[in-house]
Amino acid sequence: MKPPRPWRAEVASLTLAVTLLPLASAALAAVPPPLTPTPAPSQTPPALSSHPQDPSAHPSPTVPVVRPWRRVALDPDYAGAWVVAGELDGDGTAELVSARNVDRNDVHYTSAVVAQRLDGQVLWRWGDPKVGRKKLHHDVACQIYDWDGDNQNEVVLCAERALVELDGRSGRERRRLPLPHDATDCLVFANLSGGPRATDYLVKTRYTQIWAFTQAGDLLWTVTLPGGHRTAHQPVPIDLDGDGRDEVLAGYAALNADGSTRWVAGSTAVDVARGHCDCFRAVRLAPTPAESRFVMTYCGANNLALLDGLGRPVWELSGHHFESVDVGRVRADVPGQHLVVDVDHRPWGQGPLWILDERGQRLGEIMTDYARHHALVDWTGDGLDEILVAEPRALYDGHGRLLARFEMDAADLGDPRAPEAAEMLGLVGDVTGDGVPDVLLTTRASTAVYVYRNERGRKPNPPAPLGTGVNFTLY
Ligand SMILES: [Ca+2]
Ligand SMILES: [Ca+2]
Ligand SMILES: [Ca+2]
Ligand SMILES: [Ca+2]
Repeated sequence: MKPPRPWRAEVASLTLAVTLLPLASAALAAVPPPLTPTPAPSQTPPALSSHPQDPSAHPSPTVPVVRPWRRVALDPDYAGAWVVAGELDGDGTAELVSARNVDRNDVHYTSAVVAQRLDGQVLWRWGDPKVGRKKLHHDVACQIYDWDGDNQNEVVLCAERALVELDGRSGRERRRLPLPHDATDCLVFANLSGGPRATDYLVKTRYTQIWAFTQAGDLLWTVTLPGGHRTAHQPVPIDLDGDGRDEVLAGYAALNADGSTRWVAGSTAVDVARGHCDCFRAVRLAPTPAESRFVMTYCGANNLALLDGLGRPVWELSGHHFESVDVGRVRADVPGQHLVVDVDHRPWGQGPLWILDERGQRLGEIMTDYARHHALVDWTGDGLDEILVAEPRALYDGHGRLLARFEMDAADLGDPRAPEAAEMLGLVGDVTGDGVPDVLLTTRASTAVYVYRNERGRKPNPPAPLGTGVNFTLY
């Protein structure tokens, strides 16, 4: 289908906890730059050093600019492009954990990790800083999780052929468990055993095989090509039937807790064999699987589907490379849940973010520099989610209106298409300890993390836990 024209971004009359960027000149005020971050489509692409959509290049006198609460310079030797946050030292604010990885032909493992306080102080370092890279085109197997349930977080990672459990406070190695070769693509904690907490873990190769282990490192099961298809980037544990054990969305296939195949998601629109599951999210969990709703993107097969809990498509949209989906409420005037999904594999400056309702009706599109990294956060305190997009470091409402821009030092921006550039990540999680999710942005060179304190957002009930959460994923 032909996408409709992007929305015109409008200036929202919001009272935000932000400061207005000073007017650069009277001329700027008289002739404001276009508020929409969308370039004219017929123009030649911008030069590498200049980005028409870069807020710092075109400061608007009318869109609020959010100044950072903290800029945390990352350790230059151990930090990578992967960043998660969580409480490590018990002081009531989150720490940052950053990891780099060794990649050989799209097979990678975690090679170095650093934990830092928000004042930049290094809490600990682990691994070998002489190998590995800061870039990523996948998740990095490094998660913060209170695995043993003693109210102190561990940092758990997949090193080369070994799962390594670190004490969160000291970085000391607590345990090292062997892993199958190349089973280091990502790390997920799940409750397969039916105990009170998720203590089992899933590891996988890039696209073909998943293993499930108990906390003690005993193999529960392994599955190759679940349902006859490639694996998802991240297996998603979710209790589909409410029996206290997680099922695992392993790709197109949902696996039972014992690894047997429960169902394989179908499609009446596309040939699913052309791709794999990129993202799977719960939209609503109902008393019965038939009433539950989930959203899945089909990488390569260019499809987006709302599925019921039996894997049957309720509706599908095809023809675009949909990738990651946020589920939340972004529009007060549209009932149900809303889906925010990026369309990937587009040129820089032409990254669409679609907003859909639960029936698959497209509510609109936000054109971004690069849409891959987005998240929802209530920033205005009205109980609705706003949409954070890492590039161009901006916040939009569910109508596509630009609400705010997140300030970043020009020296930290760099060139997004430079060879050394990583993708700028936009993360959401409570960092300050007030139970309200904040916004974090990484720099393109993975040199720093900017934290923007959410001063107006409504505190969720229960309050948001510290950090970016367990089983963090970029998909
Ligand atoms: Ca802390
Ligand atoms: Ca613990
Ligand atoms: Ca279950
Ligand atoms: Ca809001």
